Amino acid sequence: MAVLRIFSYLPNPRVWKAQIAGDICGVEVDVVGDGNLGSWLWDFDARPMEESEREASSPHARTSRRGFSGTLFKTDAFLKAHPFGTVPAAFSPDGQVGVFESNSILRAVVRAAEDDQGLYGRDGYHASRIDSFLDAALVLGREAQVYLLIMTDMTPGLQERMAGAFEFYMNGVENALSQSDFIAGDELTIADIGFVCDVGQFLREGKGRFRTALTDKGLAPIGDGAVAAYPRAFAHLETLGQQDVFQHRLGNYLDWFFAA
Ligand SMILES: N[C@@H](CCC(=O)N[C@@H](CS)C(=O)NCC(=O)O)C(=O)O
Repeated sequence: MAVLRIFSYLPNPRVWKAQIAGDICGVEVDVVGDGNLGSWLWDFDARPMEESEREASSPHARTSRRGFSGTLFKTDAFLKAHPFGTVPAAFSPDGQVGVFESNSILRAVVRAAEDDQGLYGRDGYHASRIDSFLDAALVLGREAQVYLLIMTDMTPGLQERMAGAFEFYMNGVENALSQSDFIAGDELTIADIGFVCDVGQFLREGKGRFRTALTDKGLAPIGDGAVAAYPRAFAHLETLGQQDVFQHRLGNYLDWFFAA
């Protein structure tokens, strides 16, 4: 039986964090959702709604906050479990406990494991060091979310802010990898899993419509030339991304970047 149910738009690199960890440490994670959550009822028992149910007068109708536009349909029970009203949204098997923020969902998976394979460190200090990297990645993730959402209205100032956040995080990871084979020490942890998914998602700024939006404004993607600045970090990203357990969830998600 799944120890965690995750409701999210799909595909979503933030969900892959939990799935990769679950695959490594033998924890079953149930994932529900699709590419159009605007037509879903956001709930522990999330489901696509009939068009006739999706009315402004619905008791579940809420104004979207970030990453979505217009009306979303969230139950009171969903908002009780998820006070920020965001996805990915995880639930305990009975639906009573909501876990939000993809890094916290990632931690929840590993905590549920009988043998976590060292993914959350071997002692409290090491676990806290891993948390430190996850917190630093959340700052990057939040900046990246704003940056990618605002892409068509990009300004040099906004891009500069993103570049600063990217530089800060990548510099820390680069330094860490000059001391150890993995980000938080000598073995794979959830800090590495979060790194692959968060940086992989950010790098989309250099692909397709995002690249076009930037170049239309005379701006170059931040990721262009970044491999030379952070060689250890990008080698780590590429190596992990090629491992079966990452490939299983990421597929060819990173290929375009390293093929370029
Ligand atoms: N830092 C959060 C980001 C979650 C988030 O902001 N989700 C947005 C979509 S990208 C959301 O659910 N928005 C709901 C709304 O607009 O009401 C995480 O990693 O889980």
